[in-house]
This record gives sequence, C-alpha cells and structure tokens, in this order.
Amino acid sequence: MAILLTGATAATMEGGYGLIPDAALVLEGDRIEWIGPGSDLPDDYAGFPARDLGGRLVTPSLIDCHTHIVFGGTRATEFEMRLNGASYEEIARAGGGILSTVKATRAASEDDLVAAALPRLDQMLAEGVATVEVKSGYGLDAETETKMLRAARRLGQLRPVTIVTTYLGAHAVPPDHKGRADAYLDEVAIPTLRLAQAEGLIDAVDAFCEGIAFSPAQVERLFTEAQALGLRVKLHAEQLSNLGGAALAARFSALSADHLEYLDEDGVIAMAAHGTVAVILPGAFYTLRETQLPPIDLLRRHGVPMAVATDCNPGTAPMSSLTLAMNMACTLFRMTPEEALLGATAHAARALGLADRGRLAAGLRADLAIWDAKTPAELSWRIGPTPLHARIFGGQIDR
Ligand code: DI6
Ligand code: FE
Repeated sequence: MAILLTGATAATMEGGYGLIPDAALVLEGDRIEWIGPGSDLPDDYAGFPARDLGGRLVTPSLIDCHTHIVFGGTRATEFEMRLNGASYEEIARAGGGILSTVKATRAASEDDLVAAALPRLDQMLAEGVATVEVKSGYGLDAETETKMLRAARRLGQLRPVTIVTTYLGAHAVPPDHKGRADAYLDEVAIPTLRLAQAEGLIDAVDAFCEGIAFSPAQVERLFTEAQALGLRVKLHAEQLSNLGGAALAARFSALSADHLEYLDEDGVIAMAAHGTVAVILPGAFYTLRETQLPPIDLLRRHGVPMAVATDCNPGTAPMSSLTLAMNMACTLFRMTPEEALLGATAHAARALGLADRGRLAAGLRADLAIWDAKTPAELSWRIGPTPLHARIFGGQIDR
C-alpha cells in the first residue's frame, strides 16, 4: 500500500519547523518513503494514488510524552478545597491528593480503568496525537500497579496509537507505609518493578523526587535497580522545590527530567551533559497557580532540548489537550510556537527514546497529522478545538 500526498505545507521539524512549502510525501507500508519539494518528486512515484492536500499543513503526529491518563475517580472535591484555601501539599499530607486517587484506582477493575481512560485518550487522538506515554503510580501495591500497566497496554490495542508505559511505583508513600518510604521501596516498589518488568509491562521507570514523596537517596536506589534491569529512567524533579533531582537523573543518563520549575543552572548543565530532555508541564503550573517559572532561558542557553506534555492527571493537570499545553507553554513560559511544536514532536520523541518518529524524514514512521491550517504557529495559537483535518497512523489514514 503506497500513498502519495501532494500540495502539502510540510513542517518536518528537522532543526526547527523545517518547512517545505508545496511538499510531496510518499508513504509505503508504515514508513515515510520520500519527502521533499513536489518539484523534486522522483518519476518512479508519480503514478502512485495521489491525494492533493491543497496547501494544508502536515506535521509529524504529536507525541504526549508525560501522562497519567489511567486512574480511577476524580479529584473535583480537592479542587474545591484548594479554592477554599488549602494547598496541594497540605491536602497531600492529610491523606488526600495522590492517595485519594490511589483509593479509587485500587477499587477499579482493569476494565473500569480502560473505560475511564478511553475518553481522555480519544481527545488526544482527535488532536493529532499518535504516541502517548502512560504512567502507573496510583496503585502503590503490586496488584494495582500491574493492573494500571495492563490497562495502559490495552489502550494501545483498542486505538490506533502507540502507548509507551512507565512504572511510577515511587509516586507517593501509601498509608500502610506512612513515614517508612525506604521500607516501601524495599517491600513494594522494587519487587513490583521486577515483577512488572518480567511481565513485559514497562518501557521506563519514573519517580517523584520531592519532600512529600521520595528523597534523592531513595530515588537513587530505585534507579540503580532499574538500570540493573536494563530500563531507562526519568524523574519528576524540581516541581515544588529544588532537591537536585534533575542532576541525579542526568547522572543515570535519564531520558528526561520533568516539571523543573525549581531547577537551577547546575541542574541544567548536568542535563545538557547527559542529553536528558527537559519535559515542560505548564498544565500543572497553571492548576497549582505556581509562580516559580521553569528556567526556559537557561535550558535554551545550554542547549537542553525541551519537550511539552499534558501531564494529564486528576490532581494537578486535569486536561488532555496537548495543543492547550503548547499554548500555555508559550503564554505562561514564553516558549516560542516553534519550541512548543518541537516539544510535542521531535523533542517528545527523544524524551521517550524513540528515534523512529517526531520528524518527517524518509525511513521514519508514517505517523502524520494533516491540519486545516497554513502555518505551524496556528497549533499553539488557538485555545479550543484543534484544526485536525486527517490523521495517518503507521501509513493508514484513520480519520
Ligand atoms: N507530580 C504531578 O504533578 C503529578 N504527579 C507528580 O508527581 C500529580 C499527581 C496527582 O496529584 O494525582
Ligand atoms: Fe506527572
């Protein structure tokens, strides 16, 4: 099955937007066979079944590289508590927050979790997303953590999307181990990591490095185990305070360090040295009404690639719109629309360790988004429905 697309405004995302006006693309099987100016199209492809895009913008499919879309229940009550004066940390210390979602997730069946996640996933797909990272972390016991990961894997069978799973067993300390984070790691989080890896349920390992969660020393123990199992790591770091988590993650050659509002220049330098991607999550910043801005300028200056993701979760980012996250990255953090789109394509792919997507180039996966838009800045500019015209997943047109 080959498809020829002509009359495209292609944003290849090679070194910036990498725009090719009046581009042609040849898709064969699940790969991009050829891309370039239409006037350079080799004769061999000229007879392929063609579709004229009339100047529409074509980008790589978007990639949401940091989500928690599998969870039970909601957190609207806590949202209301915060508006009545309680802080996120106070709620967490009182057993709410992440732990209230843990209760609801433990009570849900695998089918319930899949059913609850599908509408969130479907919104993402409707906005041109084709690769979604999904974390566990609302189970905090072996049974529920693996249930979440199985639910995540099933999402990838139910929809035209690549699901990348991340084990986040060190997300919070559960009530049964209150005040005993090290014992929780030894008795639950690390054994569950081994179990989930043996079942083929995980692609990477994450943790929450924070005063209300796990210390750098504890994260280091978990990462050492992950490394021994041959798994890449990433870290929720410097979200609420600076514990040096990003530098620690970088020392383990982490794929990414995420959030980073309280990151300092030493952390930025460590990330640059190890090729660790900075995942910028403006939805959590917005929801928590955080005032400390992530050091975008330092990240730029040191050449750290920045990804942008939704962080879709019931507590700090109840949103599943990646284009809204791009808009927020621009408006709240002064990232440029070009940086935001790189952040949802090429740099997001890097944050997941996926070399076969995120850009438009021969040999890469034919995951494409075709937009009713003329310029790439439109994708970050609009607040509201995303102008997706068509979506191609692995060479198949699916909407
Ligand atoms: N940081 C976050 O923003 C989410 N997890 C994390 O470690 C919040 C998760 C939640 O509140 O449910
Ligand atoms: Fe998160």
